Amino acid sequence: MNLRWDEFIVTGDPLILGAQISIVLVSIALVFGLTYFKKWGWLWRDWITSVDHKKIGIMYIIAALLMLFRGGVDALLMRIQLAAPEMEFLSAQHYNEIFTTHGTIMIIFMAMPFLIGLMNVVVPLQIGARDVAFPFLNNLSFWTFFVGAMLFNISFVVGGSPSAGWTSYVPMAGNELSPGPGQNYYLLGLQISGIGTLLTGINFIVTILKMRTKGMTLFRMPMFTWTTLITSLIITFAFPVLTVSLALMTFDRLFGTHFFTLADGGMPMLWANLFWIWGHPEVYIVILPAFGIFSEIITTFARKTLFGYKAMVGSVVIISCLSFLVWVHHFYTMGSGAAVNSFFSITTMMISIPTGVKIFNWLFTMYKGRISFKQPMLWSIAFIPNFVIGGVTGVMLAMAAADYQYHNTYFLVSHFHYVLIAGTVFACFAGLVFWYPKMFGHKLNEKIGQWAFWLFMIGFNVCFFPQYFLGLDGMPRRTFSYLPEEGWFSLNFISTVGAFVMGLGFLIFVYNVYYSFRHSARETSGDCWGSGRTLEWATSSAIPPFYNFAVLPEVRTIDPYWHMKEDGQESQKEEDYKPIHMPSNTGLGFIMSVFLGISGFGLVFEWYWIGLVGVILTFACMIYRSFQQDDGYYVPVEKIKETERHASV
Ligand code: HEM
Ligand SMILES: [Cu+2]
Repeated sequence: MNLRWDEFIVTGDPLILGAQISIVLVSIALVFGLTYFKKWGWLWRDWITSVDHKKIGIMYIIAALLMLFRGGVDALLMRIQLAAPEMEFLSAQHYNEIFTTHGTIMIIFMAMPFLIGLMNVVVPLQIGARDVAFPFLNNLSFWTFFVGAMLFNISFVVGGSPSAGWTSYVPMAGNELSPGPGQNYYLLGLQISGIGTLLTGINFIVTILKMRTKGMTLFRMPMFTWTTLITSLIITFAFPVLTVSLALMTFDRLFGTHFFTLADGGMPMLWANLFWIWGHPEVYIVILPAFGIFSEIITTFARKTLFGYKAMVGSVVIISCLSFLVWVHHFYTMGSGAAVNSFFSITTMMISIPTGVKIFNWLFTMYKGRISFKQPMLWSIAFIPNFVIGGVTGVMLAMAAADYQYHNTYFLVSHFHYVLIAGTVFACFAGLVFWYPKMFGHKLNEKIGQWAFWLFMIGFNVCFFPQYFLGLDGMPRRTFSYLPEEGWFSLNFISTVGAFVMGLGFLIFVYNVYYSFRHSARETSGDCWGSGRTLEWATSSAIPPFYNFAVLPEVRTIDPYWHMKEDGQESQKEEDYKPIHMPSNTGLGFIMSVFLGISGFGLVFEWYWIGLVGVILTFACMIYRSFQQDDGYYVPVEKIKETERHASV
């Protein structure tokens, strides 16, 4: 690719110029701040090189919140453009770029990392482990995800953004219709971060199967741990499909192969199939952990055991299997024929059965419970009706014959935002508020948090409910403008107002982080909500010590901590302390990911020698790591005593 210098940096758009200036200013401020307050060493030792699952989880969540902000700004720009007919706020090309980056960022770089962050913070604690099975791998996973995300994100200032939709259908995404580096950014950004996701999947499978504390049998595991296990299995089966598909499209674009091209024997539909063979399981990757989070919160705030625990586990397993058998419902209209469409119609509708079971179980869990309506519970209760609206319209879309009417209209846009926002985003917020004291030692302010909740929830409905009717009226998805005659103005305008109300809700949520940091009371016990049921609440202090438990707890029942409290056997004796084996920090994960990122950047611009050097350096790191002798270290008993005494004041 021979780019001139002025093509390399994206120019000519005031919005992008503003973004470029702010990026430069924020970077300078960060470097200056870190130097001035002498925080570089702290950043490197305590965070970048950390293998502690809790810290890695926090880094995932911070990154996801940043991505939610970026994806949200994209969303608002689109909603401004659509607020009235014939708006000239964004050009057609710019609109295409924005819905592409919005969709990709929200799914890959926001929803999934947010949930993986919560899994990281919570799951090892819930199963009574000191860390995940492979702590170094965990650090590497985070950094490959982060570098992949950053590579994707710089596309809008360096080189140009992809514009073929988050689904990257060919021929749109091919060289003829998408020349330039944009689509390469998509391919390499997703490829690099995908490595991290796959490693996380493997890590959690091994962690949950092998690292559970004594007595924690599979059917005593908390629901969030169960959904993490199943999600990790889906990741491990689905992500290799994405890896291969991305690689094949990269070959098509960079080396002139013909896997998916229109001409010379390629098969564009093959991409659609492969994409959704990964893509549909992907949507369950972002919804099953959400189900787990709601289960934990509902039981805690209704003060009851989960109704139908085994049925809940069974439903998750069934959903995960079905999630691999429905992918064709994304392109019924491609003309597979009645038999094929009917098969996928039926499998899709079957998913609603185990999902319905779960909905009823949550309702029965709350039935006759003494419910406390704190922030996490509000998000969880709001989830149920809103998610049902998304689910029911999903069944409508599942009917192949009817889908010829709904396909690629705003009906679909509304449907998937109902499931992704009321399901995934509500769960991320609920989980963050719920486990916030575990991460930072204080709660988020209740009053401000409730304002954020109501604004976000109402704004969400105002934004997306009208879109069902726009869709039924024929407004196509991915359209950058419409005519006054079409009569879509008022509903679109209402929708845009709703989007801004949501945006305000999000800002208040973030403000609450700052406010609570300054003003919230510090938690003094590990059981921050007073009604914790699972082991993460059994730690000696709100923020668990780096080794989690001085003595690993022993489990006899489901909801173990609840029963420990009932039997009055909470405290641990100092005589039982033994030296604890912990892994040591390492900078190698970060360094390796940076090399991968350099390689990816080179390939985006078809500078092959940079691509090659990056890959070689990455392999060199792997070889170095294989010969490194580092078995971690032991925390002596004295140090444990000191930490525990310090923790329990
Ligand atoms: C914060 C509120 C949000 C608003 C106002 C919003 C708005 C929009 C708009 C206007 C579009 C473009 C529709 C079109 O032209 O076809 C869109 C597409 C999309 N959104 Fe959102 N969105 C929001 C949040 C989310 C979240 C949280 C997710 C995922 C977790 C998400 C996932 C997607 C996807 C996958 C697409 C499709 C992109 C494509 O067509 O390639 N959105 N959204
Ligand atoms: Cu699907």
